[in-house]
Amino acid sequence: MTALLTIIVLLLVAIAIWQMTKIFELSQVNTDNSQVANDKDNKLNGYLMFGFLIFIYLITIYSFWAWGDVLLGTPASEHGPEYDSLMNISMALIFFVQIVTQALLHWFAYKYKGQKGKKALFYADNDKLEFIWTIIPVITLAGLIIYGLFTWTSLMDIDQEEGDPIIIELYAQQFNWKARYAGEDNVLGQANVRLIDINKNNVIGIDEADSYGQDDIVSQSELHLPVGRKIIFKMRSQDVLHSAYMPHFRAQMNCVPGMITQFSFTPTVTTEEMRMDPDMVQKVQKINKIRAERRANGDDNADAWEFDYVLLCNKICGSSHYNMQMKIVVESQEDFDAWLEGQDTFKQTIAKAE
Ligand SMILES: [Cu+2]
Repeated sequence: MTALLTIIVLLLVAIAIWQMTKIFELSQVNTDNSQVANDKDNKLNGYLMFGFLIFIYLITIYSFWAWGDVLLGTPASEHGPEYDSLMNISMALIFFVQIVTQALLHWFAYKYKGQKGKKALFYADNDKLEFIWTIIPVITLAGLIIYGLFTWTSLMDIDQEEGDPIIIELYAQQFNWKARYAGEDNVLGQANVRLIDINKNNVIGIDEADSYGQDDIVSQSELHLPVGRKIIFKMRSQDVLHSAYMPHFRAQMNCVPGMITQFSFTPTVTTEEMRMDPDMVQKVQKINKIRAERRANGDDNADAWEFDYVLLCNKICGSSHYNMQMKIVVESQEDFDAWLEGQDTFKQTIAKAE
């Protein structure tokens, strides 16, 4: 609301200034009232072009300086570095081209500004030039796209047989996540939203008749993952489009009602290790400094914060979308086994409810 009011006030001030300059102009007698730009106008606009060039360079540098530290930092999955280098190479290329082309664009606008008596040269075309400015982007873009496709294929190559993977279902609904572990047999039992039975605590519709489902384990609070172990996620959605987004692992996949989508990664950094990562330590300090200020002002959201991995929803799925998240704990295989041991299987859950 404050932002809206500020914008309105700024707009009104701008209109007032504009109107005042008009009055000022009208009150001047014997001045050049011509609507045609003269040399002075052209010169001013030429310099303004330069000014704008400096402005966009400065704002780029400032953005890096001010917000460079909110980037994602150390990747926590095996494919993370591969993904990051694709991103970094693309961004470096974009920045390079942007810096060069903007400089040329504004320099030419300045150099060839209008001047009395100066006539534009009629220059129809130049095949050599056109060839150069077509072939360079073609080669660059083809390279990027091929590199991207190779990366995509290697990330999306989900082999169920290879590498002793754990199968986990991520179940999305407005507005929370549930995780289902496949249990001893590592096979998820059949499930369907029509089978949901809240009275029996069957919250994600596991088929009671399917023997594969009996040992499945549903977690409603945390998603635990063993470090160094390949995980295959199967995503399901109960209601609308959601997107399972695990930024620290460079993973995202849409959850689509009526179908199962999947994604796989191997976590490489435990939660404890990530808390000690220098980038992360700095980030946490920065956030806690802001929170300390909030605490001093008596605001809420002021408790000291400790880093945890998160599973977020990255599709705007409704009013509480912003808060649709689940804590992820990456730990050693032993800790993971111990945690899983403490959870009820589907069979036990049903028995308890009866
Ligand atoms: Cu959502």
